[in-house]
Amino acid sequence: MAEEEKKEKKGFFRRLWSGLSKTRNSIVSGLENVFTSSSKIDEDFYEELEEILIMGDLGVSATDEILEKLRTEVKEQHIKEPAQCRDILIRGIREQMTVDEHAYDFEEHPSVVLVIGVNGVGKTTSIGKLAGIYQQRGKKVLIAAADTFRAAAVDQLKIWADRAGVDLITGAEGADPASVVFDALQAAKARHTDILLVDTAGRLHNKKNLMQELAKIDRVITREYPDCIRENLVVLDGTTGQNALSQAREFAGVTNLTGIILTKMDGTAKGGIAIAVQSELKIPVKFIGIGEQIDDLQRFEPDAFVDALFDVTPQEAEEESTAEESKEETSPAKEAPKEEESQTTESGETPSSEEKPKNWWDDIDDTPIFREHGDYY
Ligand SMILES: Nc1nc2c(ncn2[C@@H]2O[C@H](COP(=O)(O)OP(=O)(O)OP(=O)(O)O)[C@@H](O)[C@H]2O)c(=O)[nH]1
Ligand SMILES: [Mg+2]
Repeated sequence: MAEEEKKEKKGFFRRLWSGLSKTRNSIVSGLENVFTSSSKIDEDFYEELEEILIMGDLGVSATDEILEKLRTEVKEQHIKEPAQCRDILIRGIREQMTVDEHAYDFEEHPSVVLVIGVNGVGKTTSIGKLAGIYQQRGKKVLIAAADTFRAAAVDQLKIWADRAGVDLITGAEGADPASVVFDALQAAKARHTDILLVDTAGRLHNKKNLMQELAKIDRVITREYPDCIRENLVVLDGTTGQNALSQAREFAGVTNLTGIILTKMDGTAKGGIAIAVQSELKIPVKFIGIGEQIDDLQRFEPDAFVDALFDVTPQEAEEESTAEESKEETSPAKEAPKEEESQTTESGETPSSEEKPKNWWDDIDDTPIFREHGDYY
């Protein structure tokens, strides 16, 4: 890992740690309290833990699994002291958030990243930040401004594209968003773009229109660029807690969601939602946003997240990560199989197009939403 990247990571952990202070105060101090004030492990003890986890927005499914694991271990290891449950519980939380090793394959192959979500969650901002990250890594990045619903949307995206130093494909205000995507796809293929990021509207005249429009964009990408790796990211605002879950479910009906960008994790008391979304939806959180600046987005790292949540101080985390890195550096064998795996993916079909099940939008009317503008159907 480059020196610069290490420094950036440490800085990000510090900001994540302070961003999670409200969550830490509500969930973690509550848990600590139960561990220290309970005299024995009984039903009351489990109920108190359950209440704190649910109140902390971890969701029913994650809470059940975490407590089930705790009960099993308490039984198997004949644990008597409530305080001994702390580490088991933290381990249980960590286990709710595993990220598949292929989660970021799209970054290494020509890909189209469709970014969707309700209005104001941080789609445009996250695209700007992602463009910055990939541009810095030497990738050829292109952005499609498929939010043609608001005039200001393109201006906002233009500012981000300029900031990141990448090109932007736009259409006229009110143009069919799918036509902007169509143009961007042709440009991406012609220019050998590595990553095409597609910004979409979060609001239309009604929800049905929005969902139809997104489904149509999804189909245009599948049809026009079948060889690309597809990444469909739903952006969820971390401050909205359980609402974020129902939004994600709604968008999962429109496209095959491959990941979540969780934004506004700076200063929320509902940080437990990161655990809930993965556990409930079985969709990984891939990126986490902790502010409005271009470097305020990073890959979601479950271990760092749990460390930040459970009060591992930034200094302790730095020591841990330095130890981890020196372990990695001395075991190059760990890196080797990764390359082999990515070659296999490259030689095969794009996983998303091969495995894609039939979706409900396959049956919906193809009539363009904006007939008077560009129409590629
Ligand atoms: N604090 C904080 N603010 C954020 C973060 N991400 C986005 N925002 C802010 O959230 C607001 C909305 O962000 P946008 O990127 O415009 O959201 P959008 O989803 O594109 O919104 P629409 O285009 O209206 O659907 C802006 O003021 C952003 O600066 C974050 O991680 N932390
Ligand atoms: Mg936007």
